[in-house]
Amino acid sequence: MATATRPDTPSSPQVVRGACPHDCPDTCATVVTVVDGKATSIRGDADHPVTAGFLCAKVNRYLERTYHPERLTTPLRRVGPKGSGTFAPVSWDEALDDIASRLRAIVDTHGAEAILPYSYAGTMGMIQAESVDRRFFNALGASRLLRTICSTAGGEGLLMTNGTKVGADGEALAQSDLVLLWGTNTLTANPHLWPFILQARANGAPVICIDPIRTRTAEQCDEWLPIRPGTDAALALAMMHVIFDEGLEDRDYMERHTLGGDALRVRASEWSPERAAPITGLPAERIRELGRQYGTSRAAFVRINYGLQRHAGGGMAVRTIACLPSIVGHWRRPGGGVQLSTSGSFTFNREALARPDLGATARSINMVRLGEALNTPDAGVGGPPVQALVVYNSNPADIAPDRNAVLRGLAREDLFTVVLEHFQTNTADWADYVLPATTQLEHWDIHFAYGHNYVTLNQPAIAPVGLSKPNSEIFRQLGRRMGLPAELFADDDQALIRLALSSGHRNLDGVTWDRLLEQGWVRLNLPKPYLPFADGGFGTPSKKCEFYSERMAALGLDPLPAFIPPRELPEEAPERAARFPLMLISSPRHYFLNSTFVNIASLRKDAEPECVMHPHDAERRGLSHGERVVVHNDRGHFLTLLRVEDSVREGVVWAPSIWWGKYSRDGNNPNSVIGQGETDLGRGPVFYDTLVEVSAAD
Ligand SMILES: Nc1nc2c(c(=O)[nH]1)N[C@H]1C(S)=C(S)[C@@H](COP(=O)(O)OP(=O)(O)OC[C@H]3O[C@@H](n4cnc5c(=O)[nH]c(N)nc54)[C@H](O)[C@@H]3O)O[C@H]1N2
Ligand SMILES: Nc1nc2c(c(=O)[nH]1)N[C@H]1C(S)=C(S)[C@@H](COP(=O)(O)OP(=O)(O)OC[C@H]3O[C@@H](n4cnc5c(=O)[nH]c(N)nc54)[C@H](O)[C@@H]3O)O[C@H]1N2
Ligand SMILES: [Mo]
Repeated sequence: MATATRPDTPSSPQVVRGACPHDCPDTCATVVTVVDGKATSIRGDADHPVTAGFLCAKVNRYLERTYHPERLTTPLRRVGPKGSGTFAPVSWDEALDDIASRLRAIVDTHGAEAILPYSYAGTMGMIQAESVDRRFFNALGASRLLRTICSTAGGEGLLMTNGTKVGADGEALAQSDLVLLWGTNTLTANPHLWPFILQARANGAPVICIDPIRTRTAEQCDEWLPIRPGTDAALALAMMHVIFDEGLEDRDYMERHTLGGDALRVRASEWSPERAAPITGLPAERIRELGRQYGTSRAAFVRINYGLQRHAGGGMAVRTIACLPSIVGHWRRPGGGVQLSTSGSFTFNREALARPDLGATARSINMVRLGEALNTPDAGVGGPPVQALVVYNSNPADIAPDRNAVLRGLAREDLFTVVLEHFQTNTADWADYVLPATTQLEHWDIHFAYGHNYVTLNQPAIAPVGLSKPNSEIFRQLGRRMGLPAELFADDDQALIRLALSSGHRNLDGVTWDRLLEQGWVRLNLPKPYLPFADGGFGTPSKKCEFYSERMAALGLDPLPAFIPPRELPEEAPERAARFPLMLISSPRHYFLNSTFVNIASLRKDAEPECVMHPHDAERRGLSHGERVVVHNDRGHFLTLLRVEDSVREGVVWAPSIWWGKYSRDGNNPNSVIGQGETDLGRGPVFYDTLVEVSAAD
């Protein structure tokens, strides 16, 4: 293995370039110092235009995580009752032989579809997240996992409007004259965009945050617009109303590069600010003014992130907002446009890495509905029950919706569960085998980004901690043991990285192995700044920005931008709202990365789970700041400390997430009250579309 060679080099400090592996738009370039085989510091690459020499609060602690005393260092086999957390160390050979023979027996009895992989973005690396692992499950014919848990609703929405997952270039922000941070907690979730936003502001651009919560980001903006959750499309439609009403559109751009302008005009005419006001909870006059501000600016930068699409109408909301720059022609100018994701520009050779052709006929299971899949005889989709679950790069016991259903499923005595992990998570507690995986300091990888346009290489800095192995190596060894075609498991990680770069697509021209090795990162072959739609060139069937979408119509959805209300917007679900009147948002806590880092003491800071409520809502319930409360609905409940602050709008409760069950007093977390519903597009989760009540803990 390549990883074994580097770390033995003795004594003098060595500097190793890497990539932050976490699920975050920033994908930082890191520089790790190693002395005598031990990593002694990690910092952000000062030369990288986006990393700009700093790391976030979490990844600054990456060495604490890597060398944590609770790191898993050896394969473990369950020896006590399921879920009791009693395990005994075993050798790799014993573990892998037994896993292979048990998986084989399940294939023989129930068919390969009885095996379900469960993975997400614990690491975003192409090699450790979507290469040998995928080949293994595809060749086996295992159930295919629909990886919908984060971004598919908005991603599909963007595809419907613009046809590709690319957007405005954040590095051009200095030239923007209006910045809308729309459903994004930038300082927490995308901090490396912030310096660019400050450049825009220094040049005179107002920065406006549209969010039901006055986050630390909203605090730093010129204005906070406390919108009601899930009503963003109504706001965007009313902005369009004002733009058309006042003749602020760019007719030339619309004529050349958009489809359905006339129909959109009619739709927008139905959305006066007065109509949108009670829905969005924003004053009509402020909505009108926002429409004017947007319509009269030259290059407004709209940063949407994934927060606003975690509602029933999340796909449509993103699609609707994504229409805005094409109405006013801002794509023409640096700093103008919408950015949700830049991932579409990274044209790696994904097919060669993952070989989806091999498993093309297997059934699909939506990861959002894991609870249903594990507790229904046909997994909820037809076919055999799920008899084996192989989890890696994910912590479903804490991050998946309808947590009680997930835990019920994990508790099944007849379910064979294997978990590849760094730590003994709540998911690992339910495993039959826990396999220790390497961290980013210990393996090779290559990274795309979804917030900028640089490819980053990750070189191993240290030897694997304990007996841990990279995911890629674990699946290689399992594949061989299960007698799958040997050629699928012949490439080592460096060969796979070269394969990832081999698509021949022009975006990767100049992005070579040698340059990556030397420099650590390389910009995609795109102009700087990158103006993807300055002259049209949309990726839709019509090659235009599709205000009107035949594909939406074919899905039975409104072909025009529309407001699809949250399923649990109080006025949409009055009976439910009578019992559970508060809308719960459980977006990330600043110091956690989803459920990663929760076990790092310096980041947990002795805190316990909290929820934040508006003073009026607290008063109505006779609750006071600092007391312990239970957040509940008919799906479940979780215990938190109460903070009473006017930093959330009335009717909304914020529970910063994602705590491990085992670090809370009752073992629960917000996913205990969240359902398995799906979004309008992309079959995504509806994490923030959840009504609850909050009561005193006793
Ligand atoms: N520190 C840290 N950084 C992270 C993560 C983390 O856990 N911690 N997670 C990473 C991942 S996986 C992702 S997907 C991204 C997520 O990052 P973001 O996309 O920024 O998503 P969230 O933090 O989920 O939500 C952002 C904001 O949207 C607001 N919001 C919720 N509903 C609505 C709505 O209907 N309308 C509007 N306008 N606003 C709404 C929330 O109050 C929240 O402040 O961040 C990544 N970066
Ligand atoms: N209530 C609520 N729930 C949410 C969200 C929310 O805002 N609120 N956010 C949702 C979103 S946006 C997302 S993306 C998901 C995220 O859900 P997940 O993708 O499951 O993310 P994490 O919770 O960070 O768990 C990742 C796990 O992978 C492990 N890991 C990291 N690197 C490796 C590796 O190289 N090998 C192996 N084997 N393991 C590794 C880490 O130790 C960690 O336990 O959660 C979703 N769940
Ligand atoms: Mo995410």
